[in-house]
Amino acid sequence: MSIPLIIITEIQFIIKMNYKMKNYLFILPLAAFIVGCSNNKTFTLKAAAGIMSKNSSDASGTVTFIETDGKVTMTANISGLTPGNHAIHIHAVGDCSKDDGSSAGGHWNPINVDHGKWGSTPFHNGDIGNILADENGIGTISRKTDLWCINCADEAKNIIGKAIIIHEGSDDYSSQPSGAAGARIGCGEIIQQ
Ligand SMILES: [Cu+2]
Ligand SMILES: [Zn+2]
Repeated sequence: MSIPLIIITEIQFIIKMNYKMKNYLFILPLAAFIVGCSNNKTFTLKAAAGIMSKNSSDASGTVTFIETDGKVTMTANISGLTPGNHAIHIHAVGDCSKDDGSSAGGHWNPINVDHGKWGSTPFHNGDIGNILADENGIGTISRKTDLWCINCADEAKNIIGKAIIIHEGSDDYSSQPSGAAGARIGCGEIIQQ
């Protein structure tokens, strides 16, 4: 190979490399964007249940759910209750059509364990616990958990399409299958916002 030919080949190589580099340059900001998105887990999902009266009670209120970083924060604000404790659960069926709330089915229990107290195994994924109403009949309760998700693919965690039930009595955390909490006085389907 003559010297000029080597130089031409070398120049062609450099031009090709430059061309290739230009092709790849746009990938850098794209890659940075993708990495940025996957690291930025501040996706927020929202759901809510509007509580309607059942069994001719005065119960009403809202239960909101916000999912961030794989954890769902629930806040229930209920009024029209008699002072004292009232059981609050997630029931399996998002159907509040019947006046006694029975259309919502039993406790949401996707991993098939005994009824119990929130946080002390075993307990149903729907065993939120008791909401304490003050002398004005108003009560609030909050939970933050990774046992739930808002409309994810895992049906053992997905709260969408289930129902919140408020009971006349308190949950004793031990009676099977539902804590002996008495009649259903409020019901709201959990709907994604
Ligand atoms: Cu219940
Ligand atoms: Zn239960």
